[in-house]
Amino acid sequence: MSYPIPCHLPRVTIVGAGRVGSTLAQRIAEKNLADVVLLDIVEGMPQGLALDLLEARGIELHNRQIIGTNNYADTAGSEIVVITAGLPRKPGMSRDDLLRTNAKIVVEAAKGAIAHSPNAIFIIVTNPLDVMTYLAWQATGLPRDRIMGMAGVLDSARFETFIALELGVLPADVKAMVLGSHGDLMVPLSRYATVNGIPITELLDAATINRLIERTRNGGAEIVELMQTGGAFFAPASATSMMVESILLNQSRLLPIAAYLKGEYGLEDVVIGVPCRLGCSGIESILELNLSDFELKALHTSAQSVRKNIERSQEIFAAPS
Ligand code: TXD
Repeated sequence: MSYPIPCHLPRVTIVGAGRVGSTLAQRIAEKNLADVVLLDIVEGMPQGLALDLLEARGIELHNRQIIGTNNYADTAGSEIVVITAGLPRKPGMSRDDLLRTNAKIVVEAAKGAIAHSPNAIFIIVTNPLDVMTYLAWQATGLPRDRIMGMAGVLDSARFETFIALELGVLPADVKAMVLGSHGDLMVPLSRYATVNGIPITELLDAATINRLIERTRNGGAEIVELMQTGGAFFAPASATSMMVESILLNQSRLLPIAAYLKGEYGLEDVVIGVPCRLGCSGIESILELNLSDFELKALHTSAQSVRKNIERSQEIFAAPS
């Protein structure tokens, strides 16, 4: 059924073979980045998805191995583990409503995966993102450069999309950075947003920029309201695959990543989106931008809400089940 593999190729495990996980598997395989192990709690489902993806290999012209499994032993020796397992938001539900359910799922997934891939770099995708990343960091005991969350790349891509639509320019020409938590308190930095180097503040008035920022803050909810059955997954999978690529190809891309902070931006013992260089060893460095008082205050407000949810999550784990 599978092509022979000539030598060791990088392996990426994706825990949670739902919409984000399966789309990410497709992106990674079709970009020829790595072999993929798709793991899910539902029996047969990841195996079926893997077979379906394998059957497309001859057409898509790649030779990546794709395995579907319900067993963490099959994920052994992965270079990267991506955790997307959990429940997505339903209409009207906030990301924080997901906290209780997803906390248990993510901790179980992180422990299951690290047991078989102790050298892996972990990328957490499950919401509420910043808290889940903190819990996975705790559960694995990994150094902070090897565990991170994906949200800022997606939020920035949404901001870039809305800027491009407003100006009628190529989306790839727009660059923006959204920091902070993945939620209503995210921090889009409009003065760092450019179209091929030209700040958007020279191209758009303040009211328009604020409207685009609001739409970015609401980016996930807008899609949930439209779809009514789950949330976004194409752009989230693309954003995660960009991070996987930066690690596997050692690109050292400067990306907004949810990282564990130890004093950067005056924040301690919290996970939040900040600009990081991402290469083969994981987070190579965290860039401390010279933020204005307004921007720094917004980042701190964002961090406070994450901290509150981290405390709630610790209570959940302390309570007898
Ligand atoms: O920017 C971001 N970080 C995000 C996050 C962007 C989009 C989606 N975001 C979150 O990712 C979303 O709120 C969810 O928490 C996750 C996954 O979203 P997806 O849309 O892929 O959800 P699905 O399709 O319901 O898939 C979840 C899968 C599903 O197949 C379950 O059977 C599986 O997770 N699942 C598990 N797998 C393994 N182990 C356990 N315990 C488990 N529990 C559920």
